[in-house]
Amino acid sequence: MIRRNRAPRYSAAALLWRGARNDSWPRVWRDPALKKSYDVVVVGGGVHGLATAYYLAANHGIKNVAVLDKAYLGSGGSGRNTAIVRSNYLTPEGVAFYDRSLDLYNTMSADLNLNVMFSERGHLTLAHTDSAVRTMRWRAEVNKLQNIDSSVIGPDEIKKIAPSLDTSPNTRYPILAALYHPPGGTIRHDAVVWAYARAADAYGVDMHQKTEVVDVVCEGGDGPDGKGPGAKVTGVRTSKGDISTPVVINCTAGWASLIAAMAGIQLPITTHPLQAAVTEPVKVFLPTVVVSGSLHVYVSQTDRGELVFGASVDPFATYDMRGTLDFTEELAGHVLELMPAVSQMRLLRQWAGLCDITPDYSPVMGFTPVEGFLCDVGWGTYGFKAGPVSGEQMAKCVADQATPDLISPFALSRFDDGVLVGEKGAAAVGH
Ligand code: PYC
Repeated sequence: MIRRNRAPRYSAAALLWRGARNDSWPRVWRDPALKKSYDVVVVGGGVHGLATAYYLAANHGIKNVAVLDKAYLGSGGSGRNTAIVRSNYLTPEGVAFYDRSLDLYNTMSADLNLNVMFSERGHLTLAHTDSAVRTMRWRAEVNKLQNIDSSVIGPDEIKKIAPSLDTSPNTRYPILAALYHPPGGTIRHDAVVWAYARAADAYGVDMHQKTEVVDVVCEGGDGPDGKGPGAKVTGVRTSKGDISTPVVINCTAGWASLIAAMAGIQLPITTHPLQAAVTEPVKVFLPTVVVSGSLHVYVSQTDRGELVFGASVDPFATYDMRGTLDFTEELAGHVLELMPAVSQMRLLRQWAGLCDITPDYSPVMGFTPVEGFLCDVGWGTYGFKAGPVSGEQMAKCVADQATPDLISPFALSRFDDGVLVGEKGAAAVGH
């Protein structure tokens, strides 16, 4: 449990005055000097990296930890996602894992003493074809066996939950059914970053922003520079200096395969952009999260009234995060098929993030063939949902020097062993 925030209360005028003068704001976390050595170095200052650092300190007393980010905390997928959380996955392994994350999200405001605005508003995945209905039934059965509240409902019930949806049979893609998952919802993504960062800082974890990892230093491996399988990590080189450490955890998204390659590890990942957009705010009318796989769109309404949309990943591999007109046009067309009433709303902004996609749409977690080099990567479009449980389990993995049961299905070795965890069928939209 972290310290209670005892910051003084200010009037609106005093806040404006302090803001305008830009002085004497207390720092929310420190800006420490880079130490020459750490017990653990976490690469990536998003929810996964910060949660890992926090749980290392809070659950296991491992506090000599650095989190390195080449930009600012939350600048990657953690600040670019559509803030949706759920646990209605397709495989028993996936369901158990994401459900633990939902538990941690549920109590996060109290646990970390910061209002992360978790809104358990329910999650509807629409089915417009017979095969989609079959997949929803399959997911509902897997979910129920794990005690997850998830069931298939018909158009009348869907209309009651989300009256703005066009559930008539006369549309181009009539809504036949939906997978309804009441525990799903949304949570304020940047608040999650701040909550973990502040809590980790309170335990003495050092967070270094604008500190890029340029190499992972290894010895004893068969590859060039002593890297690759059989090697052992001894440190990292960064844009701000060298650090010696026996443990490096790769918690990056977008650049996960590049960081792994620095240790001589090849990851089965391709990186695609995923675009999202937000409208102007209007009166709140959409009480739940709505996803349509066939129409490649998901939407929720923020407490301020904006509609937040996401789509499929772009169908090409790149690190480019520019928005495209194709996305905007297709999104608008598909949204209007679902909710014709929003035709007059204005889109304010669009952006993109990077998704690292593995062949089975499940992550790569835990130990690798390089001693001391661990991965928490390959999240595709599921990364934000998994942040808390990933941090908790990666911290346990390091502290116990053993792979926890909850993440053992996601080992890198599954691609050699052929034991895949196919989660493509649980994606919000077709990719
Ligand atoms: O799988 O629920 C999902 C999702 C939402 C946004 C990206 N993926």
